[in-house]
Amino acid sequence: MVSAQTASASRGVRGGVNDPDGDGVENMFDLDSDNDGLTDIAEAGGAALDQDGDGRVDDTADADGDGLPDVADSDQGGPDLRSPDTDGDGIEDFVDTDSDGQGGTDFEESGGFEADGDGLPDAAMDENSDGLLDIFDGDRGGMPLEARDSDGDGTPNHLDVSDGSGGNSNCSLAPMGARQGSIALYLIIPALVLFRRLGRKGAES
Ligand SMILES: [Ca+2]
Ligand SMILES: [Ca+2]
Ligand SMILES: [Ca+2]
Ligand SMILES: [Ca+2]
Repeated sequence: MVSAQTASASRGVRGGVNDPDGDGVENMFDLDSDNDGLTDIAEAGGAALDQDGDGRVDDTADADGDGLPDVADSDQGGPDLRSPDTDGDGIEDFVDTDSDGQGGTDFEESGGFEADGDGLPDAAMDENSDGLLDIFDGDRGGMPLEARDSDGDGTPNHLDVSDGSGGNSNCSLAPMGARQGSIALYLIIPALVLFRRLGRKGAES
C-alpha cells in the first residue's frame, strides 16, 4: 500500500512548483530538484558529463558564450540534453520521484535503501545548500546514486517499465544476481534430489 505521503511525493508535489522537494532550494539552483539522489543532470541523460559526482558538468568550457558548456551544447557538438517526462504524467523526470510511473521510486529502483517507507532518502543534510544531499554530493564526500539497468537493455530501471520485473515493482528492486540465484536454486534442488535417489538405487542393486 502506498502512503499518502509517498503518493504525493511520487507526483512531485511535496513543495511548491519551483521547489517541489521542499528543501528551500528552487529548481533553477537545485542540483537534485526531487531530492532522490539522482542529479538533475543525470535525469536529463547527462550522467557521463559529471564524473566527479558534484551534480555539475566537469568541463565548463563555453566556446560560443551562450551559457551552455560545450559538452552539453548541441551548437558545439554536445548532446541536446532535454527534460524528459518518461511516464507522460506531466511531471518531468528531474522532479518526478517515480519517473516510469511503475510504483517503485527512482531512489529504490536505483538501489537506494531507506527506513521510513516514503521511498526517498532518509538523510536530510545539505551543508553547501546546493540542493544535493551530502550523502550524494561529490563536493561533500558523497556520491550521487547511479542508475541501474538490471535487464541490460540500455534503459535504467527507474525509466524501464519492463525491466524484467514482470510488472511487479517489488521485483524490480531485487538485484539481478538475486533473481539469477533463485532460478539457479530451482534448477539445483531437483537435480540434487534426483542424484540422491539414483545413488540409493545404485547402492541397493
Ligand atoms: Ca528544491
Ligand atoms: Ca533527482
Ligand atoms: Ca513523469
Ligand atoms: Ca549539497
